[in-house]
Amino acid sequence: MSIELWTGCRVATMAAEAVQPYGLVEDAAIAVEGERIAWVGPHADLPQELADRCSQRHDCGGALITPGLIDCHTHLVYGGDRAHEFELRLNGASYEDIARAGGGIASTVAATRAASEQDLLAQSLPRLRALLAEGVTTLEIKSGYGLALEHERKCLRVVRALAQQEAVDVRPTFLGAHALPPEFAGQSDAYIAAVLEMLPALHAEGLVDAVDAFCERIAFSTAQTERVFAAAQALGLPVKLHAEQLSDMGGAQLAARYAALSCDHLEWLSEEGARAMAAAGSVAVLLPGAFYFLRETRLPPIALLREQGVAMAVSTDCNPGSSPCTSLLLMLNMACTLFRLTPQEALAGVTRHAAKALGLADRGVLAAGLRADFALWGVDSPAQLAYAIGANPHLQTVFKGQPR
Ligand code: DI6
Ligand code: FE
Repeated sequence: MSIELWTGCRVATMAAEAVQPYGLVEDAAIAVEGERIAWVGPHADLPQELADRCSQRHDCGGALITPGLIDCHTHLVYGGDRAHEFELRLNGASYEDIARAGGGIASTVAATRAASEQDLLAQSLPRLRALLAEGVTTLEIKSGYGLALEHERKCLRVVRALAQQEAVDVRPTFLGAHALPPEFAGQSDAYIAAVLEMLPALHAEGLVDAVDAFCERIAFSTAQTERVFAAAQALGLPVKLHAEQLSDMGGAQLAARYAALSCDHLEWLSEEGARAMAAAGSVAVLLPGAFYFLRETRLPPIALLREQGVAMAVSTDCNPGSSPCTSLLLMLNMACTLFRLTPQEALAGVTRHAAKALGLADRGVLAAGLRADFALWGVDSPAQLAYAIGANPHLQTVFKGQPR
């Protein structure tokens, strides 16, 4: 097979074992064969055999190349928006007032249920395109605003349709245990039983890659979460968890017992929880957009996560209630300013560690044999990606070896 060469670039490989910060290679070349990287390194070291097979050469004009960005935690498919509630709150209404008037998650569930599959696709596409415009090549999208079989199915079918419309890899997660739908008010155990019926049906339709739950006082208990995890395990599906966002429920320890891919949010994570995550190899997914938008004050225990060697990912949490955000670059900045991650940790959080959070070993790093998913940037140094607020220096994306 012929080779396409990308030259005239500096490459931040993000390889874990690299000596240089960011795995940075100056005056680099990337050799792409089909959908994979055949070779990456200093241009001067390019093996002659690969140079001989080159059918096309792309001069990058000095651009920085990073792995394609990975947004590993989104709720991007939903109906309507909550801008009006934002306005009400800033005019003095309390969250409870709004909830009593049918607002909050319930209003998004109502709007999502009322929307057709086509409507939902049309509403979700601009959000997806905003992420793609910043070099995203893989993202996860959760269900969880349908909360009934037909509506969860509709949302997951929209997730699949999004992946067919755009050159991006989309991983669907079933989040049936996100909130209690109105028809189950006061009967959360009965709703969990319904979730346990939805899961195998949706899985049989090939709509589910992983299973998530919202374990919180205002959502589901650890016992209820465990019922969902046991059902996922029985189907061979990996789990992840919205854990310790608003309180310490011990969700991280529970998730670790099920070898969770990730625990997400984690503002209230305990030392015991961090140790359990480290032992299980679960990734900590940090969501600075939700922390910012909810004006939280308690920081996730970053020093503890570092000390325990827990890999940290960074994601948008794109959703209408707590993080109406479609910029992963902004999350890089917020991970640094709000959570004090270094720019290198933040970039690893949207590449290598985000891939790990999705259980994907074939991307997130630029190395021979891995997918040729990468982004070109008009910046001098990788730190500039995290430094600028509201800039988009993205020049081009290559997805599975092809310019997008
Ligand atoms: N945690 C959150 O912050 C969001 N979901 C979740 O599990 C809130 C979702 C919403 O308000 O619509
Ligand atoms: Fe979330």
